[in-house]
Amino acid sequence: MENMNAGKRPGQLKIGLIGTGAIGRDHLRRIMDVIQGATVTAVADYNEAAARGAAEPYGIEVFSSGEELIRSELVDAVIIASSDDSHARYTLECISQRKHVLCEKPLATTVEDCIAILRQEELAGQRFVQVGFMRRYDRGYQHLKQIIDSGELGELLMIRSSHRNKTHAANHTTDMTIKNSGIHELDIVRWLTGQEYQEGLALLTRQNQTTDPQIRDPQLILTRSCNGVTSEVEVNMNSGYGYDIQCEIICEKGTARLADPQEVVLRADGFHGHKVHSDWSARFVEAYDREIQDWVDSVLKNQSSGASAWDGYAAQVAAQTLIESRDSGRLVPFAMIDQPELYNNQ
Ligand code: ISE
Repeated sequence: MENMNAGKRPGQLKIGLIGTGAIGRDHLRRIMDVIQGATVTAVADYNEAAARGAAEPYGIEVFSSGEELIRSELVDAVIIASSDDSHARYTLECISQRKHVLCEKPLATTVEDCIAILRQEELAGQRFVQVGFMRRYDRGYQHLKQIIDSGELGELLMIRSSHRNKTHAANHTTDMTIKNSGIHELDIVRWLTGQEYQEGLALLTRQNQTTDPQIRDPQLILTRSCNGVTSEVEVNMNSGYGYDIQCEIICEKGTARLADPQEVVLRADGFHGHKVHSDWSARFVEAYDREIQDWVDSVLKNQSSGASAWDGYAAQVAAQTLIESRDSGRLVPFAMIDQPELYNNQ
């Protein structure tokens, strides 16, 4: 943490942002307008014009590569919001520069790359990586976890969830349904249960004929955690009506589910109800704010919180295992490496 006083807002954490697509620009606005104790000093994007467009209103530095940005003295800590396949190499570079990094999910696109990140962090001797599993900061999910951990409804038996996008992005693929969208569910079930997975099955249901025929959609994910809790997730990339995330926990003495997020309930013109968000940025705006604030507060103390590289690895193993199950039509056991000591009791 050198040069902490050389940023745009003196005395604040200087953040370099890699990736100025939708989530990157959202984080830029968030850090400049909402977050305390940090400022963005530099951006980079493989599309340099996009980076310039994002940087211009704030008058911040534009680097032509992510690596240059990571190595720059203008940058104390890094947010990676670039394409999924670039996450691993930027994360490895951050660790080798001993700079804290918040990497958007997924941590990497292969299990092998996740293991390389774990090994490099172990060598560095401390955690530098937080993975952007922002739902852990959502008040609804936090309440569900508190109900499970307190035992007030008895033991947790099952979890039922839906992950519905209004429609998929142009570059979406069948595997991204699990590796890019479903991965949130795979992380949140681990976090809610406090357990690793034992086995999993992914199935194709009757297919949505309005989805691009190249994409298998929707998909159904079934897992069993090591304590026997089952989870069932509908991952639906083309709901046709909005971005809708649902989760219900079924316990011995009762159930609890996420409330539908709403500001008002409308009664008008024969309608009674509320609008559904169209994407993740509005649905999880508060969770993202809380996540980034917690990350900044921790980094300023040279500490780490939130989802670790181990969590990123575990979610990637789960995604990979479920893809194998879907393609083979079999129930597949999960196989993980031993957890390095660095991540014990995190
Ligand atoms: C999108 O790419 C995201 O990152 C969102 O968090 C996820 O919920 C959505 O399904 C993805 O398409």
